[in-house]
Amino acid sequence: MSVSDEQELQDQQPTKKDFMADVKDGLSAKQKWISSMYFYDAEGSMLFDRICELTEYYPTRTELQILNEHMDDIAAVTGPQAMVIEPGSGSSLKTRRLLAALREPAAYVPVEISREHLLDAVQGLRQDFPALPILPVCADFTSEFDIPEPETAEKRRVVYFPGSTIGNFDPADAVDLLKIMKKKVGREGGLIIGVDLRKDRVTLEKAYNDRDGITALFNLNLLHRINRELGGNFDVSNFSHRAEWNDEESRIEMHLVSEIEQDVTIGGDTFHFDKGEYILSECSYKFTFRAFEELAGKAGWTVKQVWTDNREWFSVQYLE
Ligand code: AVJ
Repeated sequence: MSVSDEQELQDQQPTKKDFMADVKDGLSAKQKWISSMYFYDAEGSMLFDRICELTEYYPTRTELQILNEHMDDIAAVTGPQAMVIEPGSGSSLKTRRLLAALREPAAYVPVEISREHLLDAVQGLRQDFPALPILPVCADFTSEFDIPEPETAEKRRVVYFPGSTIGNFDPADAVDLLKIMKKKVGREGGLIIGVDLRKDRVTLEKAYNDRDGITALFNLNLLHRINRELGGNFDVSNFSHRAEWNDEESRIEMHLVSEIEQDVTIGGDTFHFDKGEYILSECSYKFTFRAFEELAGKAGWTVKQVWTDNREWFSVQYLE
């Protein structure tokens, strides 16, 4: 990546101090938990890219199929000279479809917590879209982040939030995030968002527990990262991956289950695990159309258009 990328990159990612504090707070809670945003170090981001190619993990290919089928309509509602802001841009694969379809986009602002992933993605995008102003921001998009001003003022701002990452947030946090997005785009702005839909339990649990064990590696990598970066002493072989559907909460839960009674020390503090006790490492909420409309409504958004696949497994929605 060019020096200018390194220089211009607005680095607002969580510090090691934030990571340590969040892990200690989470492991001190009655129900131990760690934020799923910490999955995405370089190793975790690489493993997530592999998950996206798994047969069992339907969201990525279903969303891409919807985007391919309806891209002209999606580009039309976005409008010309738009600034596209993408929180959690990752490898920006889906974004290429959108950017290629837009009329003279004013700028693309990828917001990504993993610095390495962001710079790699930006380097590739600069090659594919040499005329497009790309303004990368390395930050945790759930807290306030600054949007760089493009040289040519945008006609409007549109947040692009694919992948159903909104499902990683508990309802109250999802509303807060949707409010931040509303504030970022202003009255004339829009939101294009991927929303994973409720479906049969077997399909859902398989999508988070693939037979090749890639999702297990992705989940367990969180413990390796804590050892690597925070000096933890997790014996990862004493933990196992579990993914289960919680129908009452309408979410898939990923757990890191302690197979034995054990103590783990991180940054001078010791955390006790009973045999069978687990860390809640991710929630992935699945919605009905109505449930998402209500949730978005609480943040001031109105659903204007919904595109879905023939099985109604996934949806891409446009809101204003
Ligand atoms: C990228 C957060 C949408 O919740 O489905 C994939 C992450 N976790 N497999 C999801 C994930 C396990 C994914 N999101």
